[in-house]
Amino acid sequence: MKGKNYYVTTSIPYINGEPHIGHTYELLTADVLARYARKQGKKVILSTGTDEHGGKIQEKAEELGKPVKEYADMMSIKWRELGPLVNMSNDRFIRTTDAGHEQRATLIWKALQKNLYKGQYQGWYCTGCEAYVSEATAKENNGTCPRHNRPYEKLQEENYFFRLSDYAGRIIEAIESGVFRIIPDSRKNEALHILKEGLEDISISRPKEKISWGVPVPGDEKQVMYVWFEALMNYITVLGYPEHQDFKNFWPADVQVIGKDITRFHAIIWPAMLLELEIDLPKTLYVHGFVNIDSQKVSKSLGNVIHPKDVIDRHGVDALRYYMLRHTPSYDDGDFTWEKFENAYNNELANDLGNSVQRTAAMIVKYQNGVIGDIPAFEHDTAPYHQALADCRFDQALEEIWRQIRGLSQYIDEQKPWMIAKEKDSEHLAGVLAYMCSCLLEVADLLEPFLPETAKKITKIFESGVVKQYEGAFFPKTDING
Ligand code: ME8
Repeated sequence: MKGKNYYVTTSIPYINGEPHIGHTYELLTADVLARYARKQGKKVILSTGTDEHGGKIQEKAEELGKPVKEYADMMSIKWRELGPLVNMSNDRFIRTTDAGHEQRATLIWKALQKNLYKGQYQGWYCTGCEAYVSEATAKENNGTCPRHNRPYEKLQEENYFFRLSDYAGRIIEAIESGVFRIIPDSRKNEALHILKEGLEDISISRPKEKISWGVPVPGDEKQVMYVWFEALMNYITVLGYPEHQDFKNFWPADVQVIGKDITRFHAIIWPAMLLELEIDLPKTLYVHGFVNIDSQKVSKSLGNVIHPKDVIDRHGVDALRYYMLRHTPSYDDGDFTWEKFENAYNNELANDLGNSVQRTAAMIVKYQNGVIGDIPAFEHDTAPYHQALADCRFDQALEEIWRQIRGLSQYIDEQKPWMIAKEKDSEHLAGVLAYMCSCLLEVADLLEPFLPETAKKITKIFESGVVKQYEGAFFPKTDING
């Protein structure tokens, strides 16, 4: 029984590189959904992890002269640390090299067996993408992967195939009926387009003699599972599929968060696997865009990589969370530049939010010795905020909160509590100040899934009804060049 249980996942990144600021976007969006669901009293599992098998990882370990498991152990830690660094509240962290995952992947393979067959794969492969590449794509790119700048490998090998072609109709129906919701529409249409063109069966294993770093195919010691096929299974192995109570209580996932480059795997191959296993499809697939840096792709060779820690060191974790969630369009690509980050910090966090909090707290201390009095219930239409979250429009949800914060600033400027204080109309003044507090307490409540530390600080200042002498600036303003 799923009841009030809520399950949200991120993709599991490859470990052959270091995490950068772009990767934090996915963790943060999933974290907001998880925190929001917890606030609504739901029992939540938020899962993330690392994808550790395949030729790409094997190659990298060999390049470094390290045993591959040792390399995987070392790299997985860097990714595990990313969550806590950005204040992600994940409950699970799965590694595809965990014994539990490997055992359950074997069970899943066996359960799919009747729809697998052995055949000859003849075609192209990109180890950078860990993807089989069609003849048409290989031709279009003149034989070289544009993402990894390396020639496609020509494969001719005996592999296991999955009858993907059987499922197109049922997946189309699930998407079009909304049973399997894909957000945004542009990605939904992309998936429908691929499905309507017709699917070919896919190769789902590799010969062990070429790739040894993978989960063995049960009953065939010469083959290992294709890394993508095996990695997708993590979303249910982490819940203990098939027998564990968590699987029974939490699947189907409420939202699976992924980046746009892996839509095909999650909108087509994964649902087909689930249909064959006769288990429900996830309710929602949210596909985010890419975060660029200075309008360029994040890339080691361009030397523009920014680690989230660099940003956190500047203004704290909530400033990073704010910038990523507000200034990366939820349905499109985003751009990080230090200048835009500093502007957002100074204008939106220091000025709009910080000033409202400081002015309110300072006036209560100055005019009423810190005593707020009765705080009225704040009446404000939060429906657009909730709708934005239901649609994974994180940018809009934050905009809704900022609309309220700017409204409060305007209210303060119009009411001029300092004038009311001069007129000695203490009842009127108390009413105005209490209204300001109630507005900020609601802002804190709405902010909590996004900026948990900030929300806690605001609540702490006002909730007891007595504001202590408030010292220190809230999001201190900085010189942009400082
Ligand atoms: O694809 N901005 O792993 P991965 C935003 N192992 N998101 C970005 C990004 C950027 N600049 N760069 C990457 C894989 N991402 C597989 C997943 S799941 C069963 C297996 C996102 O390390 C990317 O879109 O290449 C993906 O969602 C995630 O980071 C991991 O990418």
